[in-house]
Amino acid sequence: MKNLPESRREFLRATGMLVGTALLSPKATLGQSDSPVQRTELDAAKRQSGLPDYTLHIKTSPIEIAPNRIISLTTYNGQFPGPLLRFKEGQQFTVDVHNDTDVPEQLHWHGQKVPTEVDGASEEGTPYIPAHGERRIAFVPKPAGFRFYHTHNRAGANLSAGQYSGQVGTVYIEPRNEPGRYDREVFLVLKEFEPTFSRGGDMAMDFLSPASRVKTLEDAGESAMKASLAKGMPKGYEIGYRAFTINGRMLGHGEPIRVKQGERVLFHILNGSATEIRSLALPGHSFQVVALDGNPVPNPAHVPVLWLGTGERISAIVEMTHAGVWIMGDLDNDDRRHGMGIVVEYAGRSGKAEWIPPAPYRWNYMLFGKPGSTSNDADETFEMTFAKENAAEEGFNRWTINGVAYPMTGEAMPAAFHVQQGKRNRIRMRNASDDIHPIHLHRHIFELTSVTGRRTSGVTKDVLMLGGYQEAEIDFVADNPGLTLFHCHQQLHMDYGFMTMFDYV
Ligand SMILES: [Cu+2]
Repeated sequence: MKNLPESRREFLRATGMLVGTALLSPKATLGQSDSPVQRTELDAAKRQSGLPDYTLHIKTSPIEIAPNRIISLTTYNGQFPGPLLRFKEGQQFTVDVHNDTDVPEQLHWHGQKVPTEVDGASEEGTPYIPAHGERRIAFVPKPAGFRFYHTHNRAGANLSAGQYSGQVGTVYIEPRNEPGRYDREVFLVLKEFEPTFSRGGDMAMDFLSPASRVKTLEDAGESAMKASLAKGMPKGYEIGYRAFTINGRMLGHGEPIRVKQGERVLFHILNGSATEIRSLALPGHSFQVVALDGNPVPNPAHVPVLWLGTGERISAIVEMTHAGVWIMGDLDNDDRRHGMGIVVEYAGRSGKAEWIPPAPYRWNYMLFGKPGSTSNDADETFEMTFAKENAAEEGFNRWTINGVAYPMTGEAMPAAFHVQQGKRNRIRMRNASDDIHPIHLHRHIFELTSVTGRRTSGVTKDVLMLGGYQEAEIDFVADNPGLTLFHCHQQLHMDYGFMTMFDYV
């Protein structure tokens, strides 16, 4: 009986409820402190069945992004996006990952406080999933909220590898309390395909608020660029794309989101791009942002436009009060016309989907936080300056943190920053380049404590866009021992040096 998937699921559901009830105290949900007796019983039951909760196959598959527009992609389970994996906070899960490709792979559990052997980053020591091999991963997913999984391979100049591939899937760790009342939830993954190299990009760079720049950073960045161009260097490579999709379909070629008047829809939106920053608007509607990177915000403010750097997530409720057939799409006309959008269709309405550009609006993380300082002072402060060396690495921009580029050879590198368990650490980030960097910290959640010198608190994230020539500070508590990767989530930047490591001492 136990070997039948159906009955096993029921059994696990029953056990899960039992354990869930026993673990309602907040401490207990942290996993390590789970009641040993119940843990053992649950784990024994799972071991006996021998079946994982989820099975993923990394494999190359044809994916139809529009009628008769079929691309070849490395995917999870032959689909894009990969399957939505639902977990329950505080319960152990087992995932089998089969690698059906010829290349060793890493599967990173983005935004989760998991051990280094699970996290999915070779730099931290996670074993690779061997080519034509498999790994079984068992862990207690946490914290609750909207997370995701993706490859953590370096791509370098290979535009079918790393996050240029289709290896992106969503994770939802069910919390005990949902953030806000809603009628149903919709998951959206924004992703571009068919990448090509270009020299110089056209990405929006002037949408962050506050907009003020730090003069010394700007002088340093501009003079370095001028000196490089004066030497006859071309501009470093950037990436452009031919196809833009939401949930793997170009605008107009997927199923519309069908809604009813008055419905409250909770959108979980992931920017699954390798390199691009995305925006999203729905004409005649506003987004009430309830969580950033899966973490509930103190001030669930209404905004007309969402902006997401690579790897960022936004959970937002839209009240459907403006009947029609609308394009929910990117503000960039070119990208939207090449697919970056999805149709929202009210019941009883038909016709061509309409796009109306929103009024200019600047994205400010602090809007969702509490004004003023956090009550906690940092025990330790780390200074980091990010800089670009134009076209210095075989035509690619080389990126440095405090003058050091992470080696591109894949060799293990000693940690540059050291933290002590239980201590609160502040990273003071200074961006001496004109690019916006979506900065990502592994295996920890950080709190945004200042942007361009203005103090804030309460916004907790795992990716933060740092504006060109701007400064920001983030705090994190060292509560998950082991090597911890810190990098820019833009694939080109992380592949060409924009990466460093923390360890626990
Ligand atoms: Cu970057």
